[in-house]
Amino acid sequence: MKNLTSKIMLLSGLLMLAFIFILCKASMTKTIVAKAVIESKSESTVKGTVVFTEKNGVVNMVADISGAAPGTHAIHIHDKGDCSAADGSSAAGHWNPTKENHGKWGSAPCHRGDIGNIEVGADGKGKITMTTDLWCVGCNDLNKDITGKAIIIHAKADDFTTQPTGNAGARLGCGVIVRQAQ
Ligand SMILES: [Cu+2]
Ligand SMILES: [Zn+2]
Repeated sequence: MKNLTSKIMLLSGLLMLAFIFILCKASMTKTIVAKAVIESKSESTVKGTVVFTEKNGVVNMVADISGAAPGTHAIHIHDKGDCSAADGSSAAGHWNPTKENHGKWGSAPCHRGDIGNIEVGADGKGKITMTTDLWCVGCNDLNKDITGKAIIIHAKADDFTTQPTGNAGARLGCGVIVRQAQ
């Protein structure tokens, strides 16, 4: 009888350990989501959404815009999550925590906010995706955390050269990057 009891205790102990292991595994792979809703600025008709999904230390971004003139438009993360100004100037300059020059993403140097350009079709719509481990959603690393920053859509293309703006022109859309409750 005593033998059986200890066997049951051992078995339930093992089950408990397995359960804890599964829980830990699940929390390690959980996704963290942030979103920016783009509102029109500078009397434009640009709107859109940008969704950031972090999983296993990698952030995947999907930006969808509409109501833009066909052609190439710069898209950046700007330093201040403030879209209150009519011309979007309240979002300040490009997000640049690592104090580098403006440039093209993937070829150093570049700002952490230098997403690049988005191609808009004849229907006024454009989409760009990006994947990077240089960003995070709501971590404590100021060099990586995109929450509380702003997405800006510009009137012109980013030339990847002009300092510190890429000569991208007026700010047609602005949205604050906000972490979503889960
Ligand atoms: Cu910009
Ligand atoms: Zn830049």
